[in-house]
Amino acid sequence: IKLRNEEIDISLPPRPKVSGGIHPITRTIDELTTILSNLGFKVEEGPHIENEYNNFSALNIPDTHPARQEHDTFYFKKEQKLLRTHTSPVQIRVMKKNIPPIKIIAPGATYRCDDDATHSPMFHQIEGLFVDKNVSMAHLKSTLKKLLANFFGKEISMRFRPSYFPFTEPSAEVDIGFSKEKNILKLGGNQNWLEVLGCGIVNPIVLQNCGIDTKDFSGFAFGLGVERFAMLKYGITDLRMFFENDYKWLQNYSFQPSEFSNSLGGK
Ligand code: 2U9
Repeated sequence: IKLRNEEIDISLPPRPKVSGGIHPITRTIDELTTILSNLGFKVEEGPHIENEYNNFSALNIPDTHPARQEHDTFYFKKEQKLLRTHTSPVQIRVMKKNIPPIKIIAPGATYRCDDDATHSPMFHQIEGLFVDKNVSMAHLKSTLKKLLANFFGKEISMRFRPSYFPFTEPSAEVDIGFSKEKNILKLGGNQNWLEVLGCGIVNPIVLQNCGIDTKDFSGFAFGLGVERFAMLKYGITDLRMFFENDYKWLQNYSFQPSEFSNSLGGK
């Protein structure tokens, strides 16, 4: 009787194997990190809970700047702490501890008091920083050209537009060209322009705040939003889907570890 009860039918088909996938945000960070590693940037990380000095003051963001207001930043009530509003405090920490050359990227989650169709209170950035002797806007431009061409494809067109950030001087924003065919976005060409990142020469005040001698060294920096890059490359139209964890959506937009693209160094 015992044998009969424990009988198993070995002719039955196996249960379907379900395996998780790689989230498109993770995938996009991996792709951008791989491209920038090949250009000599090392990955650095830092705490998500920061102090006001590293997140604002060291970056030459004045006390009166709107970003500092209670309204835009998540502050902790008791301690003088906040959720980092960008990954820039990572670069501040690295510069305070090391002497140039410094060539790093800081990928990771950032937080702003913002929640609507195009803003999420938690989103991801990758920022790059290169400090050495005689670093110029030309170095910045060639780095970003390679980054965008490798990520989006060789045919991408780009333009630099003057801008302003307290932490860079001069500052620029980078647009990529696109056209619309039957309401579908096609990258390339110079019909329309879409802003994809901000950059510039690191403001000497910022270098000095970190103990770097501006007689000897200069640097460039850039910052980009990972969600935006993922949406453009993978045709995702609604930012909020990244964080909804809808099973069907994840099945559709996730990647398997075996899937390589040219920018991840595989097939
Ligand atoms: C240090 C010095 C300078 C990083 C930079 C930008 C311009 C920028 C935005 C892109 C889309 C933020 O996610 S976003 O909304 N970033 O426009 N970021 S320059 O400059 C730095 C960083 C660190 C020490």
